[in-house]
Amino acid sequence: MHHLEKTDPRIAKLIEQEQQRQQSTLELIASENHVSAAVMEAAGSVLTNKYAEGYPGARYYGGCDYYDQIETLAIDRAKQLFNCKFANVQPHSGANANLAAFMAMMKPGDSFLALDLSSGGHLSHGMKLNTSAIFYKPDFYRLDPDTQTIDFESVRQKALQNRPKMILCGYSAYPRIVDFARFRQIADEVGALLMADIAHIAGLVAGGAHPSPFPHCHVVTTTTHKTLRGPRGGLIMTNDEELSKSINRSVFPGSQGGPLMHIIAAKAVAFQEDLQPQFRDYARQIVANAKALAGALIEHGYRLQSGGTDNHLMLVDLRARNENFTGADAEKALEAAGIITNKNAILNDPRPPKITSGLRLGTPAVTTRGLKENDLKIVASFIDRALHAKENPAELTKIRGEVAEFCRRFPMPH
Ligand code: DSN
Repeated sequence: MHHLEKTDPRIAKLIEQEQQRQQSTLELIASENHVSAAVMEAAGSVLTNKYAEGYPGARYYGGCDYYDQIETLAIDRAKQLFNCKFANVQPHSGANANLAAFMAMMKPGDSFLALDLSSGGHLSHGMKLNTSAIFYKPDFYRLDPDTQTIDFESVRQKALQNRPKMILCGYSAYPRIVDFARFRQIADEVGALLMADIAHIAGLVAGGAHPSPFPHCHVVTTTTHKTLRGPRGGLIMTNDEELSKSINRSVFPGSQGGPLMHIIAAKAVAFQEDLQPQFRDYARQIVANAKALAGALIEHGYRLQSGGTDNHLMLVDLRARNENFTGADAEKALEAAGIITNKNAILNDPRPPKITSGLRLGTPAVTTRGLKENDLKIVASFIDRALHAKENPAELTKIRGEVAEFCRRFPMPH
């Protein structure tokens, strides 16, 4: 940082403040994590200086020898990690990966079947303002109102009714195991391709804590910065040779130009970390911690959508504890207390998306910091106390101090 402090002290100061914020707060946003110093070094390297449009061995610029080796390593490690035959490591983000996957599987105007955003899907799964709905025709299956888990009868009925080109599973706010094999049965019955967006659970899949989408899914997309604990970015995988060609075409030149080679190097470093035996312990601990937090919140009187969690996240229906709690209030009160979360709609939420009645909580980042099951029980108490102090700034500041003190026991990985 010493160069930055001289040339741009304002930005240097803001980065320092952000580092301090991360150190002194509990990060419970289910889609965030803390990367290693090695991943950070690769992402902040001289590789940012170069154009490398194209793919290893077939670039549109000279001087790409080292870039070819770096991208090939990233591809090989991704294939090893997910036990698949093909990987494209160039997507700049999960949304870009999904766009390119859609382009590889469908023509504009083709229809697909997914879970809508308000039930736990993602905006790139057919939200009306997103390219996925502007260029393609989304239709949505639903959650069972009783179990609040995927209603496979609704998936099958919708699939038989509309004969979609593609069925999409994998979610942003779904706390249960995804049954990829069951989705594949339905996809085969109607002649659809099956895509999984495993952005949230990729680290659990790689670490053996969630079943793999392979060999069931034709195309699998993910981000690399959530449970995989890499740099911000995307990844697309398949076992199908024809699809692999169209995926490469739809990433470049279809939807992107020059790849972010510093980020691809950082992905390679993260994949190498994810291949180590310790990563399996990390994945298991994420789930154990989520179950401990979920259990403790239930003991405090909260209701969880679907009754609990099998993965890294949970959806808390705040109304069961207090009818006046909203997601927006809760997010704000918790932030004042040093606990970072996001408001989230719960199933059939009577409140609008900017308010909501729920919170989404996840354990990947606190698990990276070394918290274990008993620590998550303490976190649940902080959460409950802060929510009850939402109109009491002095009490929230007091909790904030206690949370910062608690955080000192769990150093960041860099
Ligand atoms: N925005 C991400 C999340 O928080 O789940 C998904 O892209």
